[in-house]
Amino acid sequence: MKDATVNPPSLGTRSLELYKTLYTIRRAEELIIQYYPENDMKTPMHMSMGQEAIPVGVCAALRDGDQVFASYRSHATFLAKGGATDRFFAELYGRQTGTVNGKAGSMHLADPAKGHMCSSAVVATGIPVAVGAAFAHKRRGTGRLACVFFGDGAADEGAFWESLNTACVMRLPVLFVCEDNGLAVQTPAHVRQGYASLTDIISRFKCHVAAQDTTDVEAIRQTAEGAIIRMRASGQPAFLSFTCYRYLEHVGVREDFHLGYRSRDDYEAWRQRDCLTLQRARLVDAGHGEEALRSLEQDIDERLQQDVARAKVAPPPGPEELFKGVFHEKP
Ligand SMILES: Cc1ncc(C[n+]2csc(CCOP(=O)(O)OP(=O)(O)O)c2C)c(N)n1
Ligand SMILES: [Mg+2]
Repeated sequence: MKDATVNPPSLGTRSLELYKTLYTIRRAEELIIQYYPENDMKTPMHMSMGQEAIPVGVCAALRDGDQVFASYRSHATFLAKGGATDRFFAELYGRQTGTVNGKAGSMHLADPAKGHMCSSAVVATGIPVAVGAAFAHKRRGTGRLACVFFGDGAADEGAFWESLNTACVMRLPVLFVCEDNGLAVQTPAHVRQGYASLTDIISRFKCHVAAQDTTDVEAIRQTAEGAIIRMRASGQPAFLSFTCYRYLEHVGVREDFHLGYRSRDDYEAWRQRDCLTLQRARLVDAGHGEEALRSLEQDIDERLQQDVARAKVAPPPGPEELFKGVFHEKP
């Protein structure tokens, strides 16, 4: 396994911002691991840990008005697209102050004002929704694009292929981003897929395609930026696939190596190329002081602890919330 290297990266504020976002997401999930056993966060957790560089790198390439559509594994996409950490924790605790007023939990995180339009518990369902949004953007001439994150398992679904085909035929501004952790729950890709390479197949579509095996957030940002430039120039959609490794169990906050479907050795190898370690080392090499970095990390730690403390004592949604945000048509 070798990380794609990038050209001398711009090690200014952008690199620091990327690290801060990676660190915030990782620490937020470490706090979830710490507090989840108290059983006060009544929501299944699909953790992003290990995969954070993909949403962080891709979202850094998006413009503010661009929209993100996500799966249930959306802690990282939500925070990478600018979702607030206090509303994030309040949502996990099911509180009125949460980003969806405590009605969504971990699997349906959304903040449309920030462009994080939805997350969905049903595999692949965010994909056609993103294509619909891209259709609206094209018709209205907004210049925005719809970026949809999904797992390799979602690419096993008809919804993905129909959406991809529609986006290619109609030349819609959709950025498809596959977080390829090689697993659908515990089933590896080679057992599920009767073909050798997903990206080879998609290259036959009228679509820009790039695949990368990297945990380098800067490399991912550059790849996404390149794809977006090509999308804007050609009017065609793009498909990006990034290989990654989920550190924890499919759902839950623990490790699951005792189940035997994957080995701790693989995990250790991926930890060697952990996205935070990589970006932090890059900052240190570029002259960012250890002390300054530690103080920045401490500030983030404190803010997140306060978010958790506030979420714990915030009120739950009242009964009036039941019928808010519910779609219905008048007969
Ligand atoms: C339509 C549908 N089928 C099955 C499931 C059960 N299920 C939940 S997650 C999952 C695996 C999806 O794998 P992938 O898309 O690779 O995402 P990952 O969990 O690896 O991020 C399955 C089969 C579901 N939620 N929705
Ligand atoms: Mg997967």
